[in-house]
Amino acid sequence: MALAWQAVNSYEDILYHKANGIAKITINRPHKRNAFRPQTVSELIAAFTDAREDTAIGVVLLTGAGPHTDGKYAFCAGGDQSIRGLAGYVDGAGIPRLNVLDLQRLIRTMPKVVIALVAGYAIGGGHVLHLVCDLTIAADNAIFGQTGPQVGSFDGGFGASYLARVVGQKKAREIWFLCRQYHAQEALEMGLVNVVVPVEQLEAEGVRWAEEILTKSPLAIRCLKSAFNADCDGQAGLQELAGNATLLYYLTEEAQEGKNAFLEKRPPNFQDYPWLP
Ligand code: S0N
Repeated sequence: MALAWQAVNSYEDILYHKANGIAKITINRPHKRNAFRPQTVSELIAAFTDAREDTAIGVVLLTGAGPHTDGKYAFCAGGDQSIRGLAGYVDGAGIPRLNVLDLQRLIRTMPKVVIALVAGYAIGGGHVLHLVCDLTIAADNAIFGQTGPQVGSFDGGFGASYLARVVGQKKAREIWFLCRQYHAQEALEMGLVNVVVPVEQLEAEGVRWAEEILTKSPLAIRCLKSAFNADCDGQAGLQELAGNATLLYYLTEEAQEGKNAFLEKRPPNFQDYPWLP
C-alpha cells in the first residue's frame, strides 16, 4: 500500500515529505535534469537538518523529480552550469558558493540512514550526491558518471577518494579520467549501487528498504554508520564514532554516578561497576 506522504514546509527547488518514520526529499528542477543551484542546496540542507532533528524519522529517501515533459528522468545532473561563476555557483545575492560540500558532509554524518533513489541521470555533482548516501537503489534506466574533466570542474573530496573506496582505485580513475556514462547494471556490477529495479517500482522498493531498516535498533544503526565513516574520515570520523561511545556511556548508571556525585558535592563511588575483561 502506498504511503500517505505529508508535505513539510514549502520550498522552491525541492519537495519534502514525511510518512511513518520516513522522510522523502525530492530535487525538483526537472527542466534542468535536477541540476542544483545554491538555493537548491540550501533547501536540501534545511530539509536534511529537519530530518536529522526529527526523532520520529529513521530513514531519508533522496530522489529527483521526474520524468520531465520530454519523458526523461534525472536524479541530479550536478551543479547548474548556467550560474557557475569564477569561484562557485552564484546565488541570488551574487555570492559564489560551493555549498554542496556542506550537504555532502551532512548526509554522511547524520545518524539516520540515507537512501538515494536514482532514476535517469546521476551525473557530476549529482553522482557524488548519490555516492555519499548510505545506500543507492537504481532504476533500470539509471545512468551514472562524472563529467568534471570535460566541463572544467572536479570533486577531489568524497567524489574522488570515497568513490575509490567504493569501486576501487582503477575503476574510480576510469570514471573520472574518461567521463563515460554507465548504465544501472554496470553500476551494480562495480558495487556502486545496491540493487536495480524497474523504474516504476523505484519508490516502492525504497520504502520497503526503509521499512525494513526501521524495524532495527536505532542506536546500533547509528554506531554502525559512524564506524563505516571512521574508516575513511580520519579525525572527523573518529570524533563521530567516539561521540557515539560518549552517548552510550551517558546512558549508563556508572556515568550517572559521576555526574550525581558532582552535583551532590560528594566523592563518586564507582565500586559497584566491574572492570570487565
Ligand atoms: C545529464 C545530461 C547527460 C542529460 O543529457 P540530455 O538528456 O541530452 O539532456 P540535455 O538536453 O543536456 O539537458 C536538458 C536540459 O537540462 C539542462 N541541464 C542539464 N544539466 C545541467 C546542468 N548541470 N546545469 C545546467 N543545466 C543543465 C540543459 O541545459 C537542458 O536545458 P535546455 O533544454 O534549456 O537547453 C546532460 O544534461 C549533461 O551532461 N549535463 C551536464 C552535467 C554536468 O556536467 N554537470 C556539472 C558537473 N560538475 C558539477 O556538478 C560540479 C561539481 C560540484 O558540484 C562540486 C564538486 C566539488 C567541490 C565543489 C563543487 C561545486 O561546484 O559545488
